[in-house]
Amino acid sequence: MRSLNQLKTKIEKKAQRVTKKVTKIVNNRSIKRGKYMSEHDKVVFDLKGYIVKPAVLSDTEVKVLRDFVLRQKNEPESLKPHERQLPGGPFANLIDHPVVMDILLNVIDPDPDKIRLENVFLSHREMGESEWNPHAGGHTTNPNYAYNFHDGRIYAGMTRVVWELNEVKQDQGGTCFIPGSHKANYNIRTNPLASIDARDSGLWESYSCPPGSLIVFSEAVRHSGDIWRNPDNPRMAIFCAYNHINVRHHKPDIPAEVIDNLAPKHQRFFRDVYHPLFDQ
Ligand SMILES: O=C(O)CCC(=O)C(=O)O
Repeated sequence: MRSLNQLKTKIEKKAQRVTKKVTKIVNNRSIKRGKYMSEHDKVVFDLKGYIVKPAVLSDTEVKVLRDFVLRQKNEPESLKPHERQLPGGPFANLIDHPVVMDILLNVIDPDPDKIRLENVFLSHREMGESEWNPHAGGHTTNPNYAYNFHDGRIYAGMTRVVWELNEVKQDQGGTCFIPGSHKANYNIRTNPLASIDARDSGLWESYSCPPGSLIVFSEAVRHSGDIWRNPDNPRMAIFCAYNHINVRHHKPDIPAEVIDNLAPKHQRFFRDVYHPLFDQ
């Protein structure tokens, strides 16, 4: 009897391992590698530390998201508890959006199992809101903010993926960057210079883009939020912090009920910080 039970447990464990392997193969195959991050995009990301992908989402997709995040912000009690906070609700489908995944596999790690999502929030700014707050930049030994180029490819740590849900006009409040500063030799992170950090130093670059655009940047590049100066619409941007499975910058604060209600293929982005090998 005992050996029958042991055999049953052994078979069940084996079945679980096979299911995991098959899921991994299916997930890998469903990612259209190289389709959305061209050689041009890779060179630009490496050169500047960020890229802009205009109008990735359709107007309808943007409207659904905009309405939903405004409901989360203004009338959360009208939603089920697990939908009251990001990444809950329709945003969840963007966690592994093909354009995002293609970029992350090219800049964090080629194995989708090694990519985590550690933080998601809505940035909503009306005219005059926000502050100038330059941070990051320069080489670092901290693996969270690492930016490495090795064996012909990028290996970055924390990577911000920003979904702009409203139009962003040039120099009217989009995120600002000092292009190339993720590779700076002088330590402008811990020894900042006011003449470099001033908004009008001539070193800062920003972007314009239509609603539904993606901005992806390495947390290693020196960047700052900017005062929102666009009178026609507020800034509505969903900020996501992806990272390598082995490190984490943020204190985990996404409620378990939000994660538990995501599809399994999205739940895997919120696994704890350890090598997926231990799940096999
Ligand atoms: O608010 C912004 O535009 C930039 C946010 C920021 O500084 C960050 O993601 O680290």
